[in-house]
Amino acid sequence: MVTPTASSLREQQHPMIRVLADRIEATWQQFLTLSPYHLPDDLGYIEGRLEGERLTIENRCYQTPQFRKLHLELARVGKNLDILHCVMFPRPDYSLPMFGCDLVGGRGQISAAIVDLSPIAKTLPEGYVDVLDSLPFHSFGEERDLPGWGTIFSPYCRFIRPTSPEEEARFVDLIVAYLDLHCQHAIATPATPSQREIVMAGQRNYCEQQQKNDKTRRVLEKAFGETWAERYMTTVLFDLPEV
Ligand code: BLA
Repeated sequence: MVTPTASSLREQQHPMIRVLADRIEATWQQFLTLSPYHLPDDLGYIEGRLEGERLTIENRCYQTPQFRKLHLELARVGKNLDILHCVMFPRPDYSLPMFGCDLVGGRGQISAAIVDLSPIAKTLPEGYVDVLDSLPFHSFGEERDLPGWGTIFSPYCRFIRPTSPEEEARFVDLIVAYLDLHCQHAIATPATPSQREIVMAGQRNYCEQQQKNDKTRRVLEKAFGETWAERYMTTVLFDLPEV
């Protein structure tokens, strides 16, 4: 059997996912000092079956002085469903928002593209708001409504179904603008250990809400069963910071 290389899945995925995955990693390398982050042994590269189709998941994880976990996940179900999922979890000593994005697509079309910098307190830090307000606002042909559990998202959250390669490219640029801003802020932000409780409560709320995403859970349950899906959602996708 040929052992898959780390980039083998990426090469087969939708071009928007490929381009974004490369740009996320390049931006992390540009601004942050990355060290490896070890996932439980059996959860780095995973294969399962969903309705007779193969589900493949590849995880890339790092940590940095400011972030306890940077998570980039690529997943593919048969030839019909391609997924990019990315979340950056700040260490509890850093009062920073949560960067998250998700691309979900199938049969050559991305159906969901979402990005946010989600506050862990009432509002985003001032420095973020100033930069986000100064970004040029682009509208997209199909804006999508947030689900009920999406109370965690900021007013700057964008959720669309891209309608052309031009919109795909513009949304990737938007995601990278949010990511750029976040990395630059993170490396310029001093630690505030006095805020630990607030940061942890905010991250806990973020993870608990994300765990309510039935669409994600359903894909994982169908391929791997309920118990495994619960473990994956609570230990890999949205693990809570240790108390
Ligand atoms: C939607 N997520 C989805 C959908 C699927 C997945 C199948 C439905 C697509 C659609 O409505 O067009 C599946 N996403 C996955 C799977 C993984 C994944 C299996 O990441 C991982 C293995 N989701 C996130 C993050 C955000 C997020 C970080 O993981 C936001 C920052 C959002 N995904 C998100 C939202 C929806 C979604 C808001 C739409 C949910 C809805 O409309 O009910």
